[in-house]
Amino acid sequence: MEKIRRKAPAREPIKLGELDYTPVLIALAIVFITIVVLFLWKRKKTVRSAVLFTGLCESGKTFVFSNLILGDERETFTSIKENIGTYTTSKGRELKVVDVPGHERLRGKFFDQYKTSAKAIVYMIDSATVQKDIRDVADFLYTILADKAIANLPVIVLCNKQDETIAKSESAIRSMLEKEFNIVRQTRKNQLQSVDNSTSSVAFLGKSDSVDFDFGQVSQNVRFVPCSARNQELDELTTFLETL
Ligand SMILES: Nc1nc2c(ncn2[C@@H]2O[C@H](COP(=O)(O)OP(=O)(O)OP(=O)(O)O)[C@@H](O)[C@H]2O)c(=O)[nH]1
Ligand SMILES: [Mg+2]
Repeated sequence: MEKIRRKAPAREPIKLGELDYTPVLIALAIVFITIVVLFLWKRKKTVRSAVLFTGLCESGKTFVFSNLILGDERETFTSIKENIGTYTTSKGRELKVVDVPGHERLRGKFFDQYKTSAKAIVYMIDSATVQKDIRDVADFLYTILADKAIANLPVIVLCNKQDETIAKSESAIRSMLEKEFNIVRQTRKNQLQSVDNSTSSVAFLGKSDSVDFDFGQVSQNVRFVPCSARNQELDELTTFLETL
């Protein structure tokens, strides 16, 4: 036993200062770089840079887009795909503008595609036909405002075609829509209740059933402004774009 003990080589005590830390440092650097790259990639994906022109068919989105972005007054046709352009502000900032088709079968799909990259919404209304189409105008605006992806974004409701004699003013349109929203939210609530007995998933806009809806109650800053693309009266829109 004595012999064996004597033969075993004596272990050198490990001195911390002599350890090679290079592999550990390389591993830490790789982890750090991966985290930074992932963070930047995620941020790039969620950067909001687009202004969406949305609204029903024939409200004048493409006409305004042509005026503002392309600088011409070409005759337009019902869009079946989006138009994308760049608006340069007076300070030289570039804004991506997306004109979303208003066709009933396309508007939802295109809106969903662009909503996460939106930094502002322009909701276009044909002020001459708004009374007749109030149900659809209100329904689509309700869908947009109730969407979590655009909570807190600035929204401008562009009451276009003010050059038409039968056009409703922006304040009249606002009141009409506020009244219609009471009906839309009740209808949606009833529809959901008939499918599912819980109401927790209902995207309800406004204070409560018993309080009349008004646009001051939503999370977005919603403004109603007049506009006539035909007469080149787009000042309210350009002022809005300058603030973004
Ligand atoms: N009177 C008048 N007509 C306008 C005005 N702006 C657009 N229009 C006309 O309205 C019609 C529809 O305009 P568009 O720009 O094609 O409408 P849109 O919203 O792009 O329609 P979709 O592509 O179907 O979603 C065209 O005939 C335009 O010339 C306006 O300010 N006043
Ligand atoms: Mg169009």
